[in-house]
Amino acid sequence: MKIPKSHPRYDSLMRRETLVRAWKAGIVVPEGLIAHGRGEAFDYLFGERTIAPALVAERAGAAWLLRAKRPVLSVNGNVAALSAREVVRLARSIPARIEVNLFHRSEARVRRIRQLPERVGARNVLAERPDARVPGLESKRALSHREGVYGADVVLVPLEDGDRAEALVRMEKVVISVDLNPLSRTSQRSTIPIVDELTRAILNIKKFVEELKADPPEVARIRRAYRRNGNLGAVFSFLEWRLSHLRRGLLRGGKHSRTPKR
Ligand code: PTJ
Repeated sequence: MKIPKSHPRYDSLMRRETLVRAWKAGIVVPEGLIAHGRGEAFDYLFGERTIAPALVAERAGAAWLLRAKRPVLSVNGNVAALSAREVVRLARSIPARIEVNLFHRSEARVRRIRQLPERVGARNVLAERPDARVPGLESKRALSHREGVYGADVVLVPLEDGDRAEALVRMEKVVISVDLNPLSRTSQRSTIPIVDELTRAILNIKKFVEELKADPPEVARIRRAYRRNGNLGAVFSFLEWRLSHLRRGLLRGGKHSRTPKR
């Protein structure tokens, strides 16, 4: 479908189109489309833009990735479909390894997803032939690489499921998640939860990595100052503020106040 650039929700509709195309190509699973819908609902509540607490978390994520000894970026079907090029640029700029890690794992999907970052310049993407298992996980999510997520000290896990986020925290890794749902187990358990839309988050983290590279004292300051609970609390405060703002608009007879037509 051709979406006119003038459409007020152009970016969001383009992301849907991209995911549907990737589903047809066997990269995204149907469950990934459902997961995206859940993310969209939260993004709608946040106003479809990066909120201030997310920027703080993205800057913290950048600081930890820059200081890591073995940073790894984990990629699943949705992430490869929406952000392959940006993930590759981020990996190059840190520098970090990329590992394909899937919940709905099949060897054919692993290969197809590996090819996406490779097509935009990534080398040595860890994908087939995993040589380790994340302890405490029954699912295929456990399959990993010693040179990748298994051996990493800092991992970026966008659109993660709660089980693996918890398991990676148990392994004492610094887990940086990207998930628009602040209530998810992933957001609740990860070390640095970033509550933002994936494509915006990856671009922001890359921008902060570039900024902070030349400023080690600022990296150290961010690492001292960041508080995950305070940051997540600020996300909920923002939601409260936004909902009360929307409600006041309705009560005052704002543009959405009319009784809906039946
Ligand atoms: O490719 P696979 O096989 O590894 O499967 C990937 C999915 C996403 C299906 C799998 O990891 C999964 O089931 O994830 P969950 O448990 O549904 O969690 C995904 C989370 O990501 C949900 O809490 C969504 O709100 C959130 N989400 C979805 N799309 C976005 C998002 N957050 C940020 N940006 C998005 N674009």
